[in-house]
Order: sequence, then structure tokens, then C-alpha cells
Amino acid sequence: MSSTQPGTVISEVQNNIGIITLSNPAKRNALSQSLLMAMIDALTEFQKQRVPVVIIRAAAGVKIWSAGHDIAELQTHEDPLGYFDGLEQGLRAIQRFHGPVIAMVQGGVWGGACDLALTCDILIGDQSSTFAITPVKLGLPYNVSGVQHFINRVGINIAKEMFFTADPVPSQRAKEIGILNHLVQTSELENFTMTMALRIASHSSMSVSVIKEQFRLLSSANPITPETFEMIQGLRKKVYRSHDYAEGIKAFMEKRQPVFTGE
Ligand code: LCV
Repeated sequence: MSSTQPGTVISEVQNNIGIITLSNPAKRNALSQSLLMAMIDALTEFQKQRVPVVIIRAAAGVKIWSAGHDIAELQTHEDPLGYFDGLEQGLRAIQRFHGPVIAMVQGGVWGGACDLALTCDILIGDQSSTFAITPVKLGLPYNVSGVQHFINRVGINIAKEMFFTADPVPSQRAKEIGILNHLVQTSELENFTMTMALRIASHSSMSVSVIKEQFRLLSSANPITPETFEMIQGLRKKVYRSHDYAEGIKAFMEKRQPVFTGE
């Protein structure tokens, strides 16, 4: 079974493994609302078909796995990563899918796509894979659950460096710091990933599913007080209502470097 929604994703099942291929090449697989909704629809369909494992990938040989959130869809003066934003809904769909979701990565992973890849249960990449989280380039306030994803995956020190520099982390270092579970030769990437997916699918799907849910619940179990959450939201509001955020978006759309003033 394969279905394609133009400019979004291609979803198919091979050997009872679900495969979602990001397919928005004109925009370097930017995570538009329509692409994210198509990804969620594919995961929902796979869940109905009791597909035990899903691989999220881009087309073979791409230079950019995904350019991140579709910047053209980011609203200034509003929370750009609110609970109901397409990216946040997509991340939760990956977390709540009943089985492991494996990100198979070639090429550059940018911004919200880096959060999406890190939210997958297992990451396998080749030497061309790089990972960058880039809100500071847009003057954008990342969201609480997103920051938590990075702390959980790479630890607070590395997460700070990734957020503050916004530099792409190359594949070797991505393996060293725990972004990549495996760094494999390009020629081996598809076979290695499918072999792992089939191995997981050979085990009790009920047991795998409940253990995945335990990881989700335990990794998000960092209680903060309502007042602390409100303070964070107040701080974020200052940023997404700032000159810098509006300038970051405008500069990208005008294909120029932003001029930030810190206001
Ligand atoms: C819309 C795009 C995009 C794009 N959106 O090709 O991390 S957070 O918090 O900031 C979060 C909110 C987030 O995810 O924000 C987005 C973060 N992403 C980035 O900063 C990456 C922005 N893109 C780039 O730096 C380059 O496009 C890369 C390096 C990904 C690829 O460069 P390349 O030279 O191969 P172009 O830049 O020429 O892009 C090809 C087309 O895709 C559009 C871009 O505007 C261009 O459109 P036109 O052909 O209409 O000019 N595009 C690229 N990224 N995130 N549209």
C-alpha cells in the first residue's frame, strides 16, 4: 500500500514495516502544516493496520533531510510553537504511536525537524547527516517540551551548545553525543535500518508498545509548578512579540541576514 499527498509525504508498508518519506523537495522538505498532517494521517493509518514499527526518511541521496518548520507559516506576535501547532501535533503523534518510530537520516536536519528526529525512538544516519536546532537564528522562543526533548536526548550541556550556537552537528559528533544510535555507511543505511525494524517487529508488539509508553511517561515526568510554567510562558511571550522575532522571519523571507537589536 502506498499513498502520496503531493508536496507532503509518501507512505507505504514493506514487510509490515511502515515507511513515511518526507516529500516536499521544492521547500527542502520543510515541515508545512499539510506535510505534518499527512505524516500524522500516515501514522494513524499504520496504527489501524497494527503496523509494529515505522521508519521516517527522506528520498535517497538528499542533501537536506528537512529544513525544519515551514518559516512562511510562522506567525509573528503569536506563540510559534503552541500546543496545537502542526509540528507539536506531529511530535506527539510520533511519541504516542504504539510502536518504535525510527528516523533514517541522510543530509541536513534543521530546526523543528531536528526536534522531530530526536523525538523518534531511534536515529540511524549516514556520514552526510547533520543536526541543527536554530530558534536563535530567527529570534524565536523555543517551547518547553521541545527544550526538554533535547535535554533528555543529549544532556543539558550539549543541548545548550546546540541551541546557543545553532550550528549543525556533524554525523561523527552526533554519534558521540547520542543523537545518532548508529552511524552507518550510506550504502548500508537502508538495509541496516530495515533489518533493525524487522528485528523489533519480530518481538511481542504488546510488550514493546508498553515499554515505549513507559519511556514517554518517565522522560516527560519533570514536574514544574504552575507558577513556573506561567513564568516561562511570560518570558516566551516577550520573545515572540519582539522586534527580533519579526525581523528574523522577515529576513528569511527577504533572503538576507537578520539585524537583531535584542528587543
Ligand atoms: C520554508 C524554506 C525553508 C523553511 N521554511 O536551498 O528551530 S526553530 O525554532 O527556528 C523552528 C521554528 C524551525 O524549524 O525554523 C526553521 C529552521 N530552519 C532553518 O533555519 C533552515 C532554513 N533553510 C536553509 O537554511 C536552507 O534552505 C537550507 C540550508 C535548508 C537548504 O539550502 P539550499 O540552498 O539547498 P534554498 O535555501 O535555496 O531553499 C530552497 C527553497 O526552499 C525554501 C527556500 O525559501 C527556497 O524557496 P524558493 O525556491 O521559493 O526561494 N525553504 C528552505 N527552508 N524552513 N521554506
